[in-house]
Amino acid sequence: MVIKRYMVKNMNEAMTRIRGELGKDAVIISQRKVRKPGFSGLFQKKIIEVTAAIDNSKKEKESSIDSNEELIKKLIENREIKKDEVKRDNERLSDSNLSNIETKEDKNKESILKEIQEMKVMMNEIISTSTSSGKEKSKLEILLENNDINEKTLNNILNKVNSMDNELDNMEKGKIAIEEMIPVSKVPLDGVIAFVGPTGVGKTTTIAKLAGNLALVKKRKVGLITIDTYRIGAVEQLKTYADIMNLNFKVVLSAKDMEEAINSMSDCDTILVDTTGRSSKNPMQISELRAFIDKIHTENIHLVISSTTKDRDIDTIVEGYKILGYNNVIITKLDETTTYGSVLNILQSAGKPISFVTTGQNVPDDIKTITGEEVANLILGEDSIC
Ligand SMILES: Nc1nc2c(ncn2[C@@H]2O[C@H](COP(=O)(O)OP(=O)(O)O)[C@@H](O)[C@H]2O)c(=O)[nH]1
Ligand SMILES: [Mg+2]
Repeated sequence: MVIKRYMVKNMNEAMTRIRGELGKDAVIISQRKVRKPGFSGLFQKKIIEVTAAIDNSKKEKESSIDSNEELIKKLIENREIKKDEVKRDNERLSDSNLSNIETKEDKNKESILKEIQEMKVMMNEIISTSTSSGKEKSKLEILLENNDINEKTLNNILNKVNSMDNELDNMEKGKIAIEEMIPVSKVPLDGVIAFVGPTGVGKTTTIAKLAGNLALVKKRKVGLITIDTYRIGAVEQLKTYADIMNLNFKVVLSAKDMEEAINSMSDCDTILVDTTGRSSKNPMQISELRAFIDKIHTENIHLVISSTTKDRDIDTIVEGYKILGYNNVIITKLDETTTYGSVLNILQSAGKPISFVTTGQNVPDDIKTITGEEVANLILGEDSIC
């Protein structure tokens, strides 16, 4: 199976390129509108991303059978040559003594054994090539792979699908399996809420978006606290939002000042606490951050992580921030990816429910809650973010 993705302006262009490159038997697996990746894409019209596939496993199978036939022919030829050699040897042996005869017989036995072993290896090869080319990937499996769903999660989904005993087709079963793997949190947005996670994932922007929705739309009294004093401009960034929205704002420099800051905002319905991410430029270790978090006395802590995080970094982040006791996950920058498997990979790794996703830089608009069905639709190409 060969799968290719095409970024095209229209379906005519897609069909011409697919026919030219994959041939007339190619099938279209998915199509959706996307923006061009990268900064320039923000200002351009949407283009269509078309995924097409061609099943060439039949050809592969035929060629592997051909090569196996060649092997068998060679082996038979070999055997004929060896038979001739043995015959010639036996003729010569009629002149020699008994011990010599025994040695020759042993050698013949050895060569037959070797031949049997060669045959065994070859039979195993034939069996393995025929079974591997017979295991064809389903459309569901191809879509999951195209969405960068990691192997462990992919196998989880396929096992769930295979164990479903109903009339639904594979894609519908896949959708149900994915939905079941997306726990959604329904935490109330009141009291003290802390946001933790790596630098640059969008913690401060997410806090500004939530604050905007709570204060401007829901007319609730919101306070903002930041302990992110390491990065130049980090305090200014949150203070600017606090000024624009006319919110209480406090900078906390040490863990012992935290309780006092929270007490000073006791008239607020919601207090959002911004933290600093661990990075090579930031000397604060997660254990130091924990001292601040402990003083917040809240069970409402969100791990903020970007959907663009590389799969091999997800587990490190999820594990690294675990000692802070987060119980929800916010996945940011869904607008910056065209493959949504990371949502599933992150939630599977964290084992915590998702509270929000963010979909752009606009404060306060680009934030929303998401359901398992919506995530499944994104992954299966039935919906897109932009
Ligand atoms: N495209 C996109 N950019 C975002 C999103 N959320 C935040 N950002 C940007 O990511 C950058 C880092 O955000 P910031 O809130 O400072 O991250 P922090 O270090 O975790 O506090 C900023 O340029 C934000 O505008 C999002 O959902 N989509
Ligand atoms: Mg920040």
